[in-house]
Amino acid sequence: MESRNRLPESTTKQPSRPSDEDIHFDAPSRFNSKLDRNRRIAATEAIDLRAAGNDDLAAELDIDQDGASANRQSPRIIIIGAGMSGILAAIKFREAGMDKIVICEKRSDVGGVWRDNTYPGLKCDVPAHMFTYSFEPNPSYGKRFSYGLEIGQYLKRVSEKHDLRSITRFNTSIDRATFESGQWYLLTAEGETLVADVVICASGILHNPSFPEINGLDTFAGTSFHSAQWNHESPLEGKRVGIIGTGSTAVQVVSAITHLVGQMTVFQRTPHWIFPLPNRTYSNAYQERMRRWPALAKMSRYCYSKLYEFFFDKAVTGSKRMQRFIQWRCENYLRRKVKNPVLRKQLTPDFKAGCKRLILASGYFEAIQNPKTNLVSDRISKIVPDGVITADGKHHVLDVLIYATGFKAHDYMRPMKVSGTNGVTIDEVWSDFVFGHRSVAIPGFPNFFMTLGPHSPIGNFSAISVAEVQISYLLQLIEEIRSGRCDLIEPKKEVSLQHCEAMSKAMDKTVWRSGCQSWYFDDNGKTTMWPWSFAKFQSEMKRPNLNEYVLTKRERRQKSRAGSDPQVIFYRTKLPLPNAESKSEA
Ligand code: NA7
Repeated sequence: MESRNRLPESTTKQPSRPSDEDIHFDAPSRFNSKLDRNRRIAATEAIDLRAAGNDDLAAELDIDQDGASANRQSPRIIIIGAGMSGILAAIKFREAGMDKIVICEKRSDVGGVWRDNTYPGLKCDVPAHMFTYSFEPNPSYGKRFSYGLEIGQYLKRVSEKHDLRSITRFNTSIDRATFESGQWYLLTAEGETLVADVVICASGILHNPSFPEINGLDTFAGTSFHSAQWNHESPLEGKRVGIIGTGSTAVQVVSAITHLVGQMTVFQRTPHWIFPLPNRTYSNAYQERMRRWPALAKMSRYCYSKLYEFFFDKAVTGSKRMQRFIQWRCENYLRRKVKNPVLRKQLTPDFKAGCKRLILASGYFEAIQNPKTNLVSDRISKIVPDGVITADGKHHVLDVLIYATGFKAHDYMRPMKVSGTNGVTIDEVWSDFVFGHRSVAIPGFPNFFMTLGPHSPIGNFSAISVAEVQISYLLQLIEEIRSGRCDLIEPKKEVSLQHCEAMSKAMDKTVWRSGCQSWYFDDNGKTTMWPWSFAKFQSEMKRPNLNEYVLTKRERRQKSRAGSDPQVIFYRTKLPLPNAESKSEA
């Protein structure tokens, strides 16, 4: 992968970190767990400092009876977004003992995409019990594949249970995040500046609706809206409704509303493969069992995760056998449901199942064959005040036009303006292709971390499971700051690009590259997908390799350890904080 992207050059040399073996430990024997590596390092430093007569500096690293640093740093953390992964980050960071946390949420409630998307038929295509936090089973799910509303309510309950409302600033939209003088300054839409040591950007992936670029889009005189901004004021009963798009959203909407509309016109640019999804209803007795024995819900989560890994994960990341199985199921389902050969041909994709995001659904083929429905495959040439005109010259008269045209999946945290070291902006760094280091960090943006960032495994899998892996990884990175070992962490540019290169090569083996266009790729054909299995992601993210990062430490520790640890870089000047009076601390 070529790298024409502008990345800030590191101003200091980046020596590699000594391995565990390189560090000589005279620390007390109670520090023998691998997990306590930071504590052992701090203990070793304290011993060295005392031996050199630097008692005051040693006190900074003082180690208490349990081996914990008595002087642990407590970074100010701002989490952007109170969606699924923002809630998770706040819970886990607090559990780890971090107490200076603020969540900034642009809307007035928690839930992210599960709050914003309210369209009829909204369901999660990951089994309900798999779509929970591992530590918070939800026995109340009423269906095997739950409705969006239930997921939204679950997230709300979890955030209330963990008292996250008290640390959440609602209606606080972050417009700009600027790294300066070793801190992050976050400018809200209201003009307030918040200061943080660490930013967790949990702003989600599919949150910026994408509208089609079609002539006359603004001229439509009826009601029109994007599926993610559903207009519940507009009645659909008896109306002539048109929908553009045939992805997961459109399939759910069409299945849910066709029975009540007067006429349904589906504008299909490309047919998609659909994998049947029978949705079992959970009885009261079943829910009661789940309530009484939470281990059952946890077991269900585990089993579904393994099932999804075994089938869908393998099918898309290179297993020809699994791909053929998925292909066969989809073809078979279409054949069984659609008997009319002309319609079946119209609904048959010319790419492999899984190339575009596989749709898991039931009820769509029935809705398409409803006498009220008209499936239109001709290109839309323009939108006019009373409907849509297609390339064959046909005029489709409509009262309501729904854009189920997806999201700007490569925007990530944008339109927020983010600038890192030396003022380099995220738009500049991502001008050629979007990338992240280990899906959580970006070179040149110290202490700025993401959840569900570029290269997160987001195929047909639970985003919650992915976010849990990322948060556990981030906890370990932030632990480096808390233990006093460093103040700033950012990935090394070369290492990030090398990893991107490896991922790009591995993409060739995936079904996503088998010949279709999808939101997995940007306009230049670059992708932010994780090309391997979820299991590989889990294992690679188990423990951060600190050699992949630059760890920077402030001046105050210079006297003690300068030169003794080649990994640690000091910045010598304490720059004045910009507009210090106007800042309010996180
Ligand atoms: P998707 O999966 O991105 O689907 C968008 C649909 O809109 C897809 O059928 C597109 O056709 C169609 N589209 C987009 N632009 C146009 C234009 N200009 N003209 C005609 N048709 C167009 O979005 P969804 O909201 O359905 O699902 C997003 C994700 O949410 C999904 O993957 C799950 O993860 C949940 P195309 O196929 O590109 O020809």
